[in-house]
Amino acid sequence: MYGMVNRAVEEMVTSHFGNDTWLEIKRVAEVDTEVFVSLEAYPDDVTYRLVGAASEVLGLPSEQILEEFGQYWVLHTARDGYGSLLDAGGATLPEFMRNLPGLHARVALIFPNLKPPTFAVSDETPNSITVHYRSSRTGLQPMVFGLLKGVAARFQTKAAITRLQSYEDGADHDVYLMQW
Ligand code: 1MF
Repeated sequence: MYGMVNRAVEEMVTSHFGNDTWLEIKRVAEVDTEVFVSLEAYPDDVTYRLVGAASEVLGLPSEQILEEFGQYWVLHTARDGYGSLLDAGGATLPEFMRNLPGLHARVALIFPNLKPPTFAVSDETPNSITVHYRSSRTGLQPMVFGLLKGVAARFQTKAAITRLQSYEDGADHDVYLMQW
């Protein structure tokens, strides 16, 4: 993933636990990169190892770290670095979710090594939406919960998020229901 993602993990960890804890996490992860360059694409393995080591060092389940990271991405990383991109994504939660594929397509145009997941929307009602998540990566479902929670929070919406089907149960993609 782009260095921006690893940087965001670093920022999230250091803002809560300080730089010494982050250095310990990098040591446990056996990652010796001093500074992640935002626009450089790193092997996904680096990100997975950092999350695994953070889980070990902080004594928190990696699912919790991934979920927190999903929220952090929407509410801090993307907002601070890509505010206008997000603003163009829409003024309401359902509008934003409908525009997410277009947003990823625009980013992928500029950054050719991006491997964006797809988020397709179906079964819209005035107070719910169904989201279909497909990704070339595995194991990131807890992050999807966090991303969807972050999008809801961005629009000051209290949304309940449930997973209706999952890769884990043999389905060919993940389906989430957002209700508010
Ligand atoms: O392949 C990638 O490197 C990659 C990186 C980040 C792919 C996707 C993303 C963003 N995505 C992270 C979860 C990926 C899970 C998966 O692969 O199964 C979150 C997508 C998302 C969901 C809900 C709401 C908002 C979301 O993101 C908006 C967004 C998406 C991408 C970027 C910014 C905001 C982005 C911009 C520039 C990037 C990388 C990602 O790369 C840079 C950064 C700085 C300089 C040059 C390139």
